[in-house]
Amino acid sequence: MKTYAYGFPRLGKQREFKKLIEGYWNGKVTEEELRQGIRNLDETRKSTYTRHVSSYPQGEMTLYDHMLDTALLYGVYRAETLEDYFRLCRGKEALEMTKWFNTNYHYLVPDFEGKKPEFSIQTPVWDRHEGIEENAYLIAPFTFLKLSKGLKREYFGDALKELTALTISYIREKGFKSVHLDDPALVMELTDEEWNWVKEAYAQFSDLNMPVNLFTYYDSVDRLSLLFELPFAGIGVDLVHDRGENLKQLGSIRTNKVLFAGVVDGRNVWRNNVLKTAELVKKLSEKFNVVVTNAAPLFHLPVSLEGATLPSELLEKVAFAEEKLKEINLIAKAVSGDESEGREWISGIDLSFGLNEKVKERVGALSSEDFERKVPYQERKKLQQEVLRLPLFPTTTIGSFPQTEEVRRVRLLYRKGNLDADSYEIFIKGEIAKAIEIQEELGLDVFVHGEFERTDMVEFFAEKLEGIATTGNGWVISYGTRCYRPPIIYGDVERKEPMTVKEIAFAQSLTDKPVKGMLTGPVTIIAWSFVREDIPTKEVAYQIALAIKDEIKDYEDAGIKIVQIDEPAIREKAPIKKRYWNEYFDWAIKSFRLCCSSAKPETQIHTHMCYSEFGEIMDYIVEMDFDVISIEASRSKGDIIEAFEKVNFDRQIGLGVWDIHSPYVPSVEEMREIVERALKVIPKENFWINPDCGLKTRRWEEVIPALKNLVNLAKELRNE
Ligand code: THG
Ligand code: ZN
Repeated sequence: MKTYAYGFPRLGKQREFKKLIEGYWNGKVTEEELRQGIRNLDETRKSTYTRHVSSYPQGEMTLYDHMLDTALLYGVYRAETLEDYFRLCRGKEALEMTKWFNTNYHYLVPDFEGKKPEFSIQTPVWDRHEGIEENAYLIAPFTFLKLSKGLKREYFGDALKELTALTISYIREKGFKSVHLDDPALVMELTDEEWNWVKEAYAQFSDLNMPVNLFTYYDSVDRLSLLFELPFAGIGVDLVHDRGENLKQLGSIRTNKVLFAGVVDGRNVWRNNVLKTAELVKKLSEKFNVVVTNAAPLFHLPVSLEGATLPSELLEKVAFAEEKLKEINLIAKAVSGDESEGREWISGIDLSFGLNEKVKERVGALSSEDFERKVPYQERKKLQQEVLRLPLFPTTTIGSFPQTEEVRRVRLLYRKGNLDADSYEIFIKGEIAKAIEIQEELGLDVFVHGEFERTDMVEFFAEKLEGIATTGNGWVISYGTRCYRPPIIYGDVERKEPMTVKEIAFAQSLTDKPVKGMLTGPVTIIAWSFVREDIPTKEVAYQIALAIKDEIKDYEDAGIKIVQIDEPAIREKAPIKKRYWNEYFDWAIKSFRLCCSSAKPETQIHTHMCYSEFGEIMDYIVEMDFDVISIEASRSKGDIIEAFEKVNFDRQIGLGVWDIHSPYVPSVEEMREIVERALKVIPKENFWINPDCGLKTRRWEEVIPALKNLVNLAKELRNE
């Protein structure tokens, strides 16, 4: 039985990728050291593959992002030097970034700016295919074009044909003997026209005298049989996240092509029941020439369980990327009749682990009233105004303030046990007090405490909640060199005690201005964690929502009048296929409503979203029944304002007037432009003035002048 794997994390066990590239940016690593270091990292990755599977793609390594590399290879952008390359990744001239399908990985978006594309093969500054013959890794032309922006529909078909022809000549020129084509965009809901373009363009692969394998993943392919008719040697399908659709279609497909059966989950950590999976593979093998592989690339998982600080019961239930390779191997062994290692591997799987009857009963007892605030918005608005007495154009920030070197250093000291809890608390209180003083001086209207005690907005809550474990060292790339550690939701989730009230109440005790209670919403906690799969996600969401609901009650008892529940991941978590959106948004919206349903009518509920295309989800967002929403608007202001124009939106809204993703400090006039455009659509009584996201990645030297301008703008607007 042959085995295959792809997409193994490039990060390295000690985050070598991050250290090398950031080291180069900081001038601590030379270009030669960077190149050699990255080559070594790739060698380590290859030897990891080799230990477990028979084959894998070559040339998966990048210095930042595959989509950018592909754009450079085809001459959409030019980079002569590494400096040029990284200028496209970060800073003023960087490409826009967006989420890669429904994952928390962000790619750089090539932009055709409405022009007719012209492609030409360019030698990249980082040549991923240097010295490679076998199984060269490439992003397929369709996925590349489909995920780009600014490519007019009228050009798409021809562009796809031309790019495919160019890809084929590149393959020839390089002398590859076989090719791995990654084409996940084929799992999107495509039009007949798009399928025809794919069919026509990819027919050209029949000119190549070598095996080309086409990989799809993240969902089912709506026209799987069509793919098997194309001139490829093998087709990779996701049999884990396909709702059974791929398997069903395979039932009526006759082919002598290779079926790369994606049976090991690349997106979640739960151990594969390798013996059961082997049965499926045996069945498929009766009809197909099967190769066992992963479903979805493995870079969504931490590198290895080695060094993870997980509870021991959990260690024997999960698998990270390296262990997934092992699972592929064990499945193949079991198919060949050797089940002993497989049996050993799954012996620790235990679904009775982490369950909590009390929480289950609480969710079971929920009725429709639990998803409704008791007083309708227009009445709440009046009650809230009586309490808050906010001016026109109220000013606020999104939640976090700069996480300075010192804040990070002291937090790490405490977390490593080198600073006692009392001293740490005194330090955090000091930082909060400074933040309150600064906001007081600036004259903002609604304050935040600054989130100095928090690492990541999900990991922080994971540490506080029962039923969620943190991994210690389980890093995953979110974009570029930026990493996060997804927690593992291993059981029923329960709040044992207040999670954030102490810091917020302390901040409130220092000022007469309202301080926002800051929470992360259920959908975002789920989206940025690994979630147990035998408990329905909807139920997990309601469990987290109940914890948040209890937290809000404690806020109210502590005199907090405004609560913000962030849901930046609400768009990302939506299924790739829109036909499943109603089902998803139903529980996503209800989980948000459950958080707020017992809040007093005079408690003002805010939410914050970012990294979203709002147009498509507007109809769902309005159902969330918040009082105020703040959103990112820096990149595509026009689109967002248009989206609000289309629905009957009666809530208050804070459109980001300062793009915090860059160190640039906008002037009053620049901010005013955004407001004036927005005020054509949004009534001034409903308009808040705020930056477009949290300020933790900015420096105080930027934050203070920018917020000064922001407050001045609000003052000017009030006077007009
Ligand atoms: N948390 C999580 N996921 C996220 C975000 C987040 N996804 C979307 C969005 N925000 C962008 N993603 C990130 C992820 C990580 C970082 C910034 C944006 C980041 N990470 C530090 C780093 O890599 O240096 C890690 C710092 C640390 O915890 O030690 O800055 O906010 N889960
Ligand atoms: Zn944000």
